[in-house]
Amino acid sequence: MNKRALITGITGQDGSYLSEFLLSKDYEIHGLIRRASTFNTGRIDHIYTDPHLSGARLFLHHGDLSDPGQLTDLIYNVQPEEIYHLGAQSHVRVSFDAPEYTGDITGLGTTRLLEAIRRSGIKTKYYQASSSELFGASHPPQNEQTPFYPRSPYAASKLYAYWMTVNYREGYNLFACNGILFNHESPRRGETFVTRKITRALANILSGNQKELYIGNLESKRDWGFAPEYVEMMWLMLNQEKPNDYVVGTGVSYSVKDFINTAFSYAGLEIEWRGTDIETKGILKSMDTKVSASLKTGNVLIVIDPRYFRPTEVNFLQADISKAKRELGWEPRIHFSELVKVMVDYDLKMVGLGCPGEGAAACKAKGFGYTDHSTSLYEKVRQGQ
Ligand code: NDP
Ligand code: GDR
Repeated sequence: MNKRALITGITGQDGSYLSEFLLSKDYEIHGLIRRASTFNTGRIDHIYTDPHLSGARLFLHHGDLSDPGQLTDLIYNVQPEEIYHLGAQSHVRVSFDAPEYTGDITGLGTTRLLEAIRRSGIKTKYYQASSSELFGASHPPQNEQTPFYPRSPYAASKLYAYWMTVNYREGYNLFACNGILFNHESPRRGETFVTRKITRALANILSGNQKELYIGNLESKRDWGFAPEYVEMMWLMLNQEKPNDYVVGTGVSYSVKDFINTAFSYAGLEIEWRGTDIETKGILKSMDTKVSASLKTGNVLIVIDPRYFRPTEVNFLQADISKAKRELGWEPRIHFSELVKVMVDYDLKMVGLGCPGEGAAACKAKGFGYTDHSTSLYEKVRQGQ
């Protein structure tokens, strides 16, 4: 019998990679999706098959984290052995504009799901998508003992969800784990998160479709990893003997400015930074020949727009992953510069430009196929490509 998993947030970055991973392990997957007037299944279309066909193993159910009755029905009907709760209003900057909505979906949505598990009376395991944003202003490196200090409505909502998960584990004996994941990115990353915003802008600048990249805080530091390997950790947490909470990251951090320099340099553009604070500008200092006919040295390519600043910023996140290494034997395989290359390669291809291809080569060398929206990463890995 196939194991059954329920995934909230299946249409998001992590939900799509997790689905591929679980399919490669022969799971039957049920995903909660929101009804939308436009298609929101672009990240999972390549793994979806008509449920009428024999052998279909991915099933989608309309619903919303704001609707407790529906969640209880769904859980009771599907009877999943594992539940991965990834659904959330996940954008930190947006949470300042929509604090109550974020609290409702990201915070209370978790309680609705936990209550649905309890009330339906099923035996299941539960994964909570907790975040390094819980640490907020606490000094790096951060581990499972570091005090939480949330700095946004998003982080405060995730803090509530974290503790509700611990409470259901301790109070109702639920096999529940918090994965405290640091930032993880991929070509499927939402387009308004900073990494993808940078790699898309770079591709658009090179193809002549965009002149400048408008950006916020250049100095904040993040521990950026590769999303496909982080979803493996979610599964590992639920498939150990006892439930526990784990920090997951790479242990190395870079600033937003580092990300820009690395991405642009990989594409053959060298940036020189001039000015300070909101007057800082990224100027094209030199470029490889043949990169772009429309670009000239001295062009201003990066400009600060304070609209992207946050009322309270998280300055420095860096994971201490000793516990995950020790107890789950986990180590990140894709490092920062490889991650940047994977994303730049993908976005260059998306605008019809050639790409150096070093990201794809690194993925292949380390056991990952190349990721795009039309092919299944884990199918490729299984086929040994
Ligand atoms: P995404 O923003 O890409 O995906 C969020 C998912 O939640 C989407 O499927 C979205 O649906 C769904 N969703 C949003 N609101 C609702 C709602 N009201 N009802 C049902 N579903 C809803 O996030 P990621 O994949 O990047 O992250 C997955 C989880 O992990 C999130 O909880 C995030 O907060 C957390 N996290 C992410 C990290 C990262 O670096 N990526 C790090 C640490 C934690 P739709 O497609 O319709 O919008
Ligand atoms: P984050 O990711 O807030 O860490 O949350 P994001 O990519 O949005 O920001 C990272 C850092 O970059 C700075 N920044 C900008 N951010 C955005 N989005 N746009 C900009 O133009 C810009 N300029 C600078 C930010 O200020 C910040 O310091 C992500 C989400 O996936 C959460 O759901 C998850 O919990 C955390 O990662 C871990």
